[in-house]
Amino acid sequence: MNNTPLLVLAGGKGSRLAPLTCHRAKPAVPFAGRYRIVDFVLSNVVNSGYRRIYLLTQFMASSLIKHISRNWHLHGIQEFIEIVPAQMRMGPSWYLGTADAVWQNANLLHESRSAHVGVFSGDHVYKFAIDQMQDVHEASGADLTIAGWPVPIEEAHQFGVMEVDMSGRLVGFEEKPKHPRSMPDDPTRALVSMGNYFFRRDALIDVLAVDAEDGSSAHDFGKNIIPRMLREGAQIQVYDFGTNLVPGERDGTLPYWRDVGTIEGYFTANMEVRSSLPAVNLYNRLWRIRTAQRDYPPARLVRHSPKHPVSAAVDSLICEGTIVSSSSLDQVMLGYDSFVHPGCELEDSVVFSGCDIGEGARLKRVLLDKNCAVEAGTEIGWDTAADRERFPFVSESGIVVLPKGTVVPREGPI
Ligand code: ADQ
Ligand code: ADP
Repeated sequence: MNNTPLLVLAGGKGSRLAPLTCHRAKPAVPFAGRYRIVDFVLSNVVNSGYRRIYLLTQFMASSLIKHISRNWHLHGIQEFIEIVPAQMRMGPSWYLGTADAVWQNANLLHESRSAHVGVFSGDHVYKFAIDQMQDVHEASGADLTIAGWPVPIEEAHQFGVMEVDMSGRLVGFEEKPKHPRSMPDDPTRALVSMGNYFFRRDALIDVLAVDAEDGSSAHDFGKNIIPRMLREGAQIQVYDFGTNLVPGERDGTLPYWRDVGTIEGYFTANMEVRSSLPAVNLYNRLWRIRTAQRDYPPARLVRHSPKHPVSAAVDSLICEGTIVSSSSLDQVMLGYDSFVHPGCELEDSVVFSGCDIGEGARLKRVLLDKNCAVEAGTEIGWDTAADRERFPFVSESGIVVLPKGTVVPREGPI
């Protein structure tokens, strides 16, 4: 059991994930059929032994709070997770940025008797033995340790891009640069911050106090706090996420971390989890990803009648309580409590819980939020130009995203 306070930042708007984030915070967005994004960081924290966990919420938090308070107590650990609402402790404004979110809750740091504090993002899909990073942080004597991971250079502009010396000490940092610097030994990749930090507690309190007085600051860890600490000569180390070993993982499993910040990234991550050789193994008994335990019956793949074809599913995940009747699924993530009526073809799609897909529907590269109903005979994904005319949310690559509760008629606008 580890008493180091672990603050999970779960208040971001996640606007690039609209319409999935139109009524819920990004950490509350469902993922992989039966989970929410926040389940990954919380499972990592709990599986790594932390028991003083603070979940800092702000925008659109009700769905997130409902998920945690209804479901996490079943694991016997909810008492260790304190949901901290934004409550204007320091003045008349809500959190101005991620650093201000921590500063406004500095009482949690003052009350802690721990010399260190973890600040983790609640927005990512990954497995991470967090205690290993803390060990490295403490052994190095750093004021701040940042988890780092190489990403393709063309994606690096979305992140804090880091430069390190031979000893792993941070020597350069640029938040979301237009022209990211590649790694010295690999022009195709850049080393980025995963937004996960361990601070020496007093160093964190000191830098937040100074930043709070700076009227020109956006009070953000990436934009302000890290550059300030670097300027002022603090010792900042980068923790190589590639060295992290999650207990129970198959030999040769590569570390996995995805920001899932855009519809494209979110969709791809779902596909990576449901593939035949998944990048994230949900079946590791030593590292359970915890979520709601629902009282649904088992998933069923059935033949509607002897006249109908048998149901078939390849490289797909089908969650509890869902029925697939005389239909075919190819590379589909199908959420819980849904119904696929006879004669449907679903391909390369993500379907959340509570959806109803009418007879003979053909869906390809579609993302259905919760409780959608698709009328019989509807075709989506076979004519991208027509889809762009018909549906308000179509991603760059042509993924049609249907907001929660949409009823899709066979033809015409929704
Ligand atoms: P961003 O991806 O821009 O960059 P940001 O929007 O700052 O991340 O959110 C970080 C975390 O804080 C998220 O979990 C988010 O939900 C939460 N958050 C945002 N605003 C909040 C608020 N007002 N109150 C509470 N929580 C809030 C950051 C770093 C980059 C790094 C990427 C990695 O700044 O350097 O590369 O994360 O994804
Ligand atoms: P989710 O789609 O994330 O599962 P839920 O349907 O569980 O969200 O709703 C969770 C909580 O979020 C509800 O109890 C409600 O307070 C709030 N909520 C959901 N949708 C809306 C909405 N359209 N407007 C206002 N509050 C909403």
